Amino acid sequence: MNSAERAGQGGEVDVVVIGAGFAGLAMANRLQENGFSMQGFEAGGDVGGTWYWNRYPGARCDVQSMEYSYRFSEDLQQQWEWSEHFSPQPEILRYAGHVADRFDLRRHFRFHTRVLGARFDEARGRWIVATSDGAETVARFLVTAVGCLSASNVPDIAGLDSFQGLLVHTGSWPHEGVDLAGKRVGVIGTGSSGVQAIPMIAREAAELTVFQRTASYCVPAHNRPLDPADAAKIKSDYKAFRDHCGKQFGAVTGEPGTKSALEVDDAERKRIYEEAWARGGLSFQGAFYDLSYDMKANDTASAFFRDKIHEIVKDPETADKLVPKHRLGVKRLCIDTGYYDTYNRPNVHLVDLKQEPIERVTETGVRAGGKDHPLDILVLATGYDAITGPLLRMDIRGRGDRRLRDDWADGAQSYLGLGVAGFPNMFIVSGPGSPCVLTNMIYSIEQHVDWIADCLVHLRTQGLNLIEADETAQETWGEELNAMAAGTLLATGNSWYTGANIDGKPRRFMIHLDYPAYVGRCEKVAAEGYSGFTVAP
Ligand code: NA7
Repeated sequence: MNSAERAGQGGEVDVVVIGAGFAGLAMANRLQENGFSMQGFEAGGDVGGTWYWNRYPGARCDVQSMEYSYRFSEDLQQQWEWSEHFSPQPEILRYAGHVADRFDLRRHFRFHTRVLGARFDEARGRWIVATSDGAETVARFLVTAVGCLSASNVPDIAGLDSFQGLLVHTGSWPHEGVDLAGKRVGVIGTGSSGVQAIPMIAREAAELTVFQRTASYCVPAHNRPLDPADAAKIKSDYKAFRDHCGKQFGAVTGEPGTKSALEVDDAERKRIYEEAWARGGLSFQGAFYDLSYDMKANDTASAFFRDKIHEIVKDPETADKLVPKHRLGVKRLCIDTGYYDTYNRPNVHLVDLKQEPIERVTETGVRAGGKDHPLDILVLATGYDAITGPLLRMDIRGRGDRRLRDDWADGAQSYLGLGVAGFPNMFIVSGPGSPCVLTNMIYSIEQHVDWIADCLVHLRTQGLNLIEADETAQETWGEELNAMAAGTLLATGNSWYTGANIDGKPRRFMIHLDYPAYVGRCEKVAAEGYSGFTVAP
């Protein structure tokens, strides 16, 4: 009988894992390897997490395929073949399915089952996990692997419920697909998801109207078939490649520029920007080393984008609307395929919501700036209640019935982004306070999963049953994060990194900004017998 069957029969498991995305799968694999019993829960019908839900046209990873994959198995990384430089969603989902099959992980999960809440029973030292199927599962440890971008943000726009056409969110795209041919489609939102979907929708729809509140900085992906010679070169010493990634900011390849944008003349600056544009991808932001903190340097990047957009977009008025008004680096850079050029199509219309705000959604479309835009399909590309949203949508209660929602009412607090004071035996994969979304997620997920698995093995070996972050360690960690983020564009900006995209969400930047240093800290904590945590029998 496997662990899932035992739990299904009212038995107790060592670990409950919430989520069967890349974090949940990696966790299940490590628990299985180390002989822990587990019960996993997954709201979706299969593995894949983000990639299970985000099936909108054009959905693609913005980290290169050879990097955005597991490193825990040499055989897996040698044998799996990616077809494109940046993988499309269906291929990433196939990969998740392959990993689940190959390591026999599906049996640990109950699918179509949402965790509603979990409470720590202090007397028994157990987590009681309540699920949407009405069951309760008892576990010694709780691991949340719920993803950072899995709680969709459906904005509170007047009349949204009254729309009689098809309303879809990019983060929960219908599995059967959406027939766009000949339709009048509207897209609200121009972050990474909107920027990927808009060029694809434009090709199929009769008319596409884009409702833009904030223009994004978009750099071409220059996606292409993966060159087998490039893949073979990496595979000839994949470990060295992974180790190199792990030493970079964000755990992705790409050396940051060595020059200041202000130390070169105009011609040289343009040449370097053009080179970064031609290379494409997120590394654009490292074209010069000072773009993130020297505002004069940053201004040169904005000027480059302004000129580029005007070069590509033929109608100057539309180009003006597409030029970002905020600084590069405040929000996540978008990686696109033909985004700006899409606005040269006669069937694409741009509504600048700063000039023509949405008044309401009507039965037949969107009314903005006093004008009705009739639509058959309305796509919300409006993002996520990021990082904390997926955790707080569950009712998690720790010692003395304290609620995570209350503890985090003024912003998330954690120690290492892995543990929370007052919530013993609970681990968060990619939690607030860790580098999470500012890394190659699969890479940092594996670091977290390994740390948690090693910790569980340590507790078992030492005959210990309890681990809990100390309040003081948690406070100090929060202060360190604040000091690290102080004054950076990322931390002060109006973005989902800071919670600014969700009405009423406390503004707090909860991302560790130095991946390699972070790993060292986690290792040190473990080597010191889990310093900053209380461990007890
Ligand atoms: P993002 O990056 O949060 O983008 C959401 C977009 O939706 C953004 O342009 C928002 O404008 C817009 N938005 C949100 N609410 C509204 C309302 N009420 N009215 C008009 N426009 C609105 O989410 P994505 O899904 O694109 O990307 C998330 C991450 O997934 C991405 O960074 C990658 O890491 C993968 P705003 O900027 O708030 O003015």
